[in-house]
Amino acid sequence: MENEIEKIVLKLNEIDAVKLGEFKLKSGIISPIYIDLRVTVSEPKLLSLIGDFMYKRVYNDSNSGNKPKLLCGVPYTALPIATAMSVQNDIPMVIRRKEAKAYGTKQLIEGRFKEGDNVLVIEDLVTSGASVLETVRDLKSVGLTVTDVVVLLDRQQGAKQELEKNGLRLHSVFTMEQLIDTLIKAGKLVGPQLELVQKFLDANRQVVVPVQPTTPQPVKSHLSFQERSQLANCNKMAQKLFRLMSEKKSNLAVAADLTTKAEVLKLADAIGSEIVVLKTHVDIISDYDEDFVKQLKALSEKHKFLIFEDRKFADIGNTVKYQYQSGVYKISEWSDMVTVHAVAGPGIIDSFKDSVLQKECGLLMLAQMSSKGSLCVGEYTQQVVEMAKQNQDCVMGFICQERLSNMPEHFVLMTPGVQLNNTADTLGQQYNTPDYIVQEKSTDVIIVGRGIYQSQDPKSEAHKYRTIAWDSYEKRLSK
Ligand code: S5P
Repeated sequence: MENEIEKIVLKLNEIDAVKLGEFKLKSGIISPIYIDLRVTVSEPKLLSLIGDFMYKRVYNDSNSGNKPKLLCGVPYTALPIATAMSVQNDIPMVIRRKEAKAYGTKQLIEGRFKEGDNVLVIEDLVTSGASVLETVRDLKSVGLTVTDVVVLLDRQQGAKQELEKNGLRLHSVFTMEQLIDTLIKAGKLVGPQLELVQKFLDANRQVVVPVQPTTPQPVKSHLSFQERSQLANCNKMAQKLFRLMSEKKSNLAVAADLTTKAEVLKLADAIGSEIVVLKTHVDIISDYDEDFVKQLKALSEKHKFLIFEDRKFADIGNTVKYQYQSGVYKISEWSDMVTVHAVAGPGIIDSFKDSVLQKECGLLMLAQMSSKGSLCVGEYTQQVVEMAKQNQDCVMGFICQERLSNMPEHFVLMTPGVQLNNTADTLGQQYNTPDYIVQEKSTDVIIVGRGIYQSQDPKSEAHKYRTIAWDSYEKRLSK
């Protein structure tokens, strides 16, 4: 085995998978040794050898468990190693997705398996064991069992103990010490460099990296808007909207994307009694003036709906402050809620804080978008939700396409891209039906634009959408 370890280590050094020098690690620590096993994908013979050694390591160990039913590589570097092992030993694999897809089947674990199947987890190298534990957690969440983990390299920085605490046996082909010994023997590591490597290892013997929370999954809300209004006492506008929905028995918002004052006002008056929110894009109104805002306000009081300027702020905090409070539109003076992108970071929320809290306006963060190819997915969406949670006095909810398990119930979820008939437009918009959105996707308010304002009779069409959306909400509650 020693000879074999030497063979692999020297080959890894030769292909630059083991580098010596000065490297800044993700944690900010400067390391004199850097190991990147990703390059092994370019070396099929080596990959096959690694797979073979790793498998033998588990089954030569006296404390090994039963032969596994399945193999699972920790994404991504270990996936080809797991594949090699699977093919060599005729053991099927499962794949753990790092993020559940935003579309399609949304499986966290891909592949065929049965509850209780034992999985051998495969990783290229372990430092603290955090990535391994994330994979184990997801495998267990679908009913699989894990007792053994095999790695090519144990960096000896706490993983073995951490995994043991979680009831897992760690098997490694070689440790960092063995790797270094091999390099020394082969004359690859000498003088001051050797000292640096040893010092670095001593200083970093126990790295503790927190395990990431489970990838949020779609969930349903079975609480009524009335109950949710009580939960929302952290945000005045969310509370107001939940109450208004309960009172008016409507969860319909209309996007009044019309280009003259008269058209928007006419629509608002016609459909006002059906809706809880009228959404505007005031920068598309060619004859916009302050009088328009006065008239719209009067209609909102007459029909009891809230005004939502869909400005989609996205700049740095200082610029956004001016865009919100000044200029031609002075949005802060009349809009009950506005949309905000998270792309510029949390400073954007701070720029609203004073004005929003004073005037009781709510921010809606764009967590997902309805348009094809949108980049608001996966990890980005999660970050948006986290940002909102840190600022729940200002953020009233999300523009999103589905309820995710990490979205607390005090947030209002509003969904655009809703129509009864169409499935798409020619510029990337994608549509779902109101009942699908409210019942299956479990969001709260449907936002409908062209489906209503382009119809022959917007009032009766709005009534139709309102009835379907409200019935769907009631069905959701009763399930
Ligand atoms: O992801 C989004 C977010 C928003 S706010 N997709 C959207 O379509 N919107 C807005 O919803 C969009 O700006 C438009 O005002 C409305 C949808 O209009 P419709 O005519 O396609 O129903």
